[in-house]
Amino acid sequence: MTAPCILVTGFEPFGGEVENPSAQVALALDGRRIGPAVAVGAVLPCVFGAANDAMAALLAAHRPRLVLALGQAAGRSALSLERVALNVDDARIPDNAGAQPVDLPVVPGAAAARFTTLPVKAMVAALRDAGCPVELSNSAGTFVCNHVFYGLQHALRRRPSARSGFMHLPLLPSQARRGEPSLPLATMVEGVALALDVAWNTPVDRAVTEGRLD
Ligand code: PCA
Repeated sequence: MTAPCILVTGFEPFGGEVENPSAQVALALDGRRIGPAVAVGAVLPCVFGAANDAMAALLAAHRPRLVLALGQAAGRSALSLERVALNVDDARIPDNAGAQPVDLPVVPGAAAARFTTLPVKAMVAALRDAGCPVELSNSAGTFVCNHVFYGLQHALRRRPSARSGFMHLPLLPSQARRGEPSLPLATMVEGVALALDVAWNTPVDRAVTEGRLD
């Protein structure tokens, strides 16, 4: 019997950067054993539409039981598990194909938002206990990361046996300019590996607050 698959995706560099920590983490985890499962790491184009086509091909090829899509978020200082994806594209900068959609739906006619199906409270708690900077985020933005997150949750909406979600990562130290927060690659790789292990082993999330008043 082949081992169950955990799919971990990252993005190619965008916005003038030459690196993207999410691609490096996804590729570093390719082949990693997580309990009985094996991680498959892949890199998506930072292009509206094409990124979701690439994700659809990966879902069809690997039939993963767990999917964690990763992306870079400059300005964040912690691994940021995303709670919710919005059905809107509103690009402040062009994607890597030059497209800059404004106020277009990711999936026309579909729900306004979709929640993660990962046990994000348990994942946050475990990373915090391990000393890894982590937070629960209530916005994945409106660029290609949110686009992929929404597309992923939409694609798997009728497949409850496959759980999925999104995590934003801080910049790498080599990318950070003038005081921007960053984390070493090894910290991110091991943090994401722990998050996947907890997700794999936690069928029902913990009801503990990560709420905010802002
Ligand atoms: N971050 C961008 C898109 C690709 C990436 O790594 C975002 O947050 O939308």
